[in-house]
Amino acid sequence: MVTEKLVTDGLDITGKKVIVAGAGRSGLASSGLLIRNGVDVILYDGNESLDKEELLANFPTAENFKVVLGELTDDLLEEADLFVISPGIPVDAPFVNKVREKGIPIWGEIELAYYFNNGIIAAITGTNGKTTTTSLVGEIFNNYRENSIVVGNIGLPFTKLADMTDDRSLVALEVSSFQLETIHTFRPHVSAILNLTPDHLNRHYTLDNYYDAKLRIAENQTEEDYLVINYDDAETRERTEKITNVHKVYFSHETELEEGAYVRDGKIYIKSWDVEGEQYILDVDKIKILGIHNLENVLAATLIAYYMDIPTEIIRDTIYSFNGVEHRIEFVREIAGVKYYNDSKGTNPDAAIKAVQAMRSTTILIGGGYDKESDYDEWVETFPGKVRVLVLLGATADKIERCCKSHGFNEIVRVGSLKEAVDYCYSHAKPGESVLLSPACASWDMFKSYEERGTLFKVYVNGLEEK
Ligand code: UMA
Repeated sequence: MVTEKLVTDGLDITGKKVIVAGAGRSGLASSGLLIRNGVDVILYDGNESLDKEELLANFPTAENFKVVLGELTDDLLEEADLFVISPGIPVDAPFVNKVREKGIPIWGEIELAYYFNNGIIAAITGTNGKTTTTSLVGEIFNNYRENSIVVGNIGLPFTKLADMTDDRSLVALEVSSFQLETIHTFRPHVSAILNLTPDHLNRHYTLDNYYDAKLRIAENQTEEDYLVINYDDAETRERTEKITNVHKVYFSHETELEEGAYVRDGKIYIKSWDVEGEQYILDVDKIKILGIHNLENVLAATLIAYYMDIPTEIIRDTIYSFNGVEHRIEFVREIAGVKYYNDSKGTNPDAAIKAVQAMRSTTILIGGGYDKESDYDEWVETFPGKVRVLVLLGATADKIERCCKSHGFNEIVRVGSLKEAVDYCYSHAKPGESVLLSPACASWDMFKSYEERGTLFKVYVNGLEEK
């Protein structure tokens, strides 16, 4: 069934032939979206060793679906009216240049989803914090309205659900720089840039290119829309100065702002043009996700939800109950005054440092795992005054113990399993302390994945008896 919108947008692709490039999650979701809307699809992937039959089996009854692997021939291009590109394919790949030279329009997966979308979009980008902020915004939306969706770079392609939205659906969309490179008309009602720091230079070559791709999130917005900006991040503040087509609003945990979301005396407030004076939103100490970076994520989510017209009580209640993204400083449970956190995603010292810094009380830390030949000095340097005991397991235990001792940190307990580690913490943590699993190492010495490690940790912690 072809939706009416397909025709009315003046971008009619009914009865056309579309090449979808990339047979990963985005490409399969884009193919499905097109197929169920009556468009002919050729799914193309440069990797010849993929299983063609398996790809075809995704849409067993589709007569308008073909799969091509290996080379993208001129003959194939002659047939195409539109080329839809997955985010992981560089826009300057030789075969993409060929498509461009032939004058075939190139849409990113987000542009295609936008074409079929009927919902109201809040789009979130930035170098760090996108996933947590998008998850939180998504929970707020879901607590407010049915048929809301949480999609994009977060893992579930927007094209998977875009045509199932209606005009009351709220869309929490995480967008990456890769995805923003290939938008054309994509216009979120609220967009957000959380921060800008160097990343993905192998794909974008220069910082300017990378940051400009991120800024494109606002390029089709108008005065009726909002761009949420991190005031405390100088790079984001300065780079967005040149944007004038949209209502810009800021959040800050450092400065009380004239307009936007800010913190004063441990409380978050919003000042906005539509309501006189400041509006109390919530108490910072009731937020369960820890660390300054998470306070920024909460401020961003608050402002995004506010301009998506969500009542402040729903914003507050959702934020108070939000335990974080699974395996990232995720609050698990409190037993006898001890709070347990799962940061199994802390698979390198950098990520694990953030988790230690985020703890609000003295901590028993569970660390160690697969050896990625990391250097643990900076991680151990964050222990004094925060980590009382390090419970060590896994392949890196000897190396980490030596490193700790060289820094004068001797409070080390060695265990043989994660269960033993949890049991030790249960019997030794004092009321008011925290227990944190944040290994600073990958999991593959003892587990299939960091997800398995974190899930087991939660099973063990949830199995502990109340004291
Ligand atoms: N391919 C080619 N030719 C190329 C390059 C790739 O044919 O030159 C093919 C590969 O053989 C493969 C397919 O393209 O079969 C992979 O496509 P993809 O890399 O776009 O992967 P997807 O599974 O579609 O996942 C994408 C995002 N991947 C990237 O941006 C690299 C996922 O973000 C996203 O969750 C998913 O769409 C759903 O929207 C991942 C990511 O790492 C998590 N994102 C980066 C980040 O967060 O830092 C931006």
